Amino acid sequence: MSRRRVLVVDDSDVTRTLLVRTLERAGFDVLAAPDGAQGAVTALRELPAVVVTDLEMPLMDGYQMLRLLKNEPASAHIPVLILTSHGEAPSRYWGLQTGADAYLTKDYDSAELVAAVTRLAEQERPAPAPDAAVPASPIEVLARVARQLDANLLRATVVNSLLEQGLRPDDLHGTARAALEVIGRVVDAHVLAIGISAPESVTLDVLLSKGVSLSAMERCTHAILAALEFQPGADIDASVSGDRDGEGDVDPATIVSFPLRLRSAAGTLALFPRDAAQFAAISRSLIESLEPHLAMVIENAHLADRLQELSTHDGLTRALNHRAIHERLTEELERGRRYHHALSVILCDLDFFKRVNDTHGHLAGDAVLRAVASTLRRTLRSSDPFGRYGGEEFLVVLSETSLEAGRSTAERLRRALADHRVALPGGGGLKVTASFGVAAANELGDDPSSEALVSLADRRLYEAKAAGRDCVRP
Ligand code: GH3
Ligand code: MG
Ligand code: MG
Repeated sequence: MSRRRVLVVDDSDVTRTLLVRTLERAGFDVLAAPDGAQGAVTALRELPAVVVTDLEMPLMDGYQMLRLLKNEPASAHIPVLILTSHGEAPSRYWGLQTGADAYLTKDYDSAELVAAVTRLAEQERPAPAPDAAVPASPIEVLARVARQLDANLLRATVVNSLLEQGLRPDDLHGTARAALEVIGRVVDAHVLAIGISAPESVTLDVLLSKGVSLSAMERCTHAILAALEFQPGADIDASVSGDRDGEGDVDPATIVSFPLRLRSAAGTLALFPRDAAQFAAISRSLIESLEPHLAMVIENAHLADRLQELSTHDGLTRALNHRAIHERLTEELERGRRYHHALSVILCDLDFFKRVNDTHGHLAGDAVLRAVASTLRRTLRSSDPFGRYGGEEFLVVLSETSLEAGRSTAERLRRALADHRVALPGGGGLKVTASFGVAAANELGDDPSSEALVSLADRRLYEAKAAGRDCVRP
């Protein structure tokens, strides 16, 4: 392949002859073609050092030829210089978008042309891919372009659907599910999943297609989790959608996973193709080209979720913060009043917690607070909200719960805490206890305020402290 060989493609005989003559005079070995289709055939056969092309031409224009050459492994490396008719910004833009390396507007002089072609011919470029099939005729070239356009249209349509989903206000699960549905429409897979692994939690969304059994789904989920690196002890928040009535098995070893390049977490798109060979031949490159768009949509939903989480949750324990638990209490009180439900609250305060800090240090104190929150989370029903009310004080809201039932819940919490040995960050462990005050809404008349209810629980908490701690009052 000579560095001096240039292909000129232009439908005007006058222009083409002029271009050929100018370049030959500058010492180039020049080939010529009268339209994009013949230009593509010549370029693929002769692999010139540079292609110089007009944009508007019959049969196949410069954009289509450009797109083809840049998509074919044999010619992707060949620099293309486009000649734009009137210096029109949109056609120049589109030419460069399509893959042109440089442009000249048609009022160029011959010195400019020679300089531009010389510069492109001397560029370092990657070696061409060997053994690529070369189309023999303009018809074959046109068929290839049509296939490429079709593939690009499919990709653009899928990207568009993904972005539409991404623009809907939804949480991470909703967005991931919608994105999986879009991808599931263009890829034949038994199971598709998106997994996001942030430091303390893993979010997993799984979409089952028809015919997959739940036990097969579980095995697939294990394979996905194995592909997704996360810290032991991280919470796993999984959501499954799609058809749940199937009986069919899926081999978890057929997993194909793609990293989702997120800035805020590690992500994976995993799928179990119905036909591995077909997937490799057709769908893999589509998924690869969708990845940046999918990542952007998922990242956006993940950040929105995190922002929401930060505004309502305590950073240390991930329990609701003071304001959020107060809001929940107010809402639940209102609901209880409307539907005549009982409601009680538990205020819980760690015993001698200052000593933990003083003896083991503040980091150990933090570890204890986190452990207490996770004991509460484990022991309560998942529908019972609780929050970090103050430094080492937690408030639990129990809807549809009488004073008596609230007391037994508090007793259960007390025992769970007292029995649990907290592992300390520096090694070793520690047991902590807490005191509990319980109060029920119906003790305060028909329409108690949240403040009055918490204040009654607080008085009882201090009775528990006075009675020797590690107990429940009343
Ligand atoms: P009592 O049994 O009477 O409740 O005694 P106590 O030591 O638990 O109560 P006190 O109110 O005297 O001390 C509470 C301690 O909680 C003091 C404070 O340093 C600690 N604390 C509050 N918030 C945090 C936190 O976020 N991290 C850590 N490590 N300690 C905290
Ligand atoms: Mg305390
Ligand atoms: Mg306290």
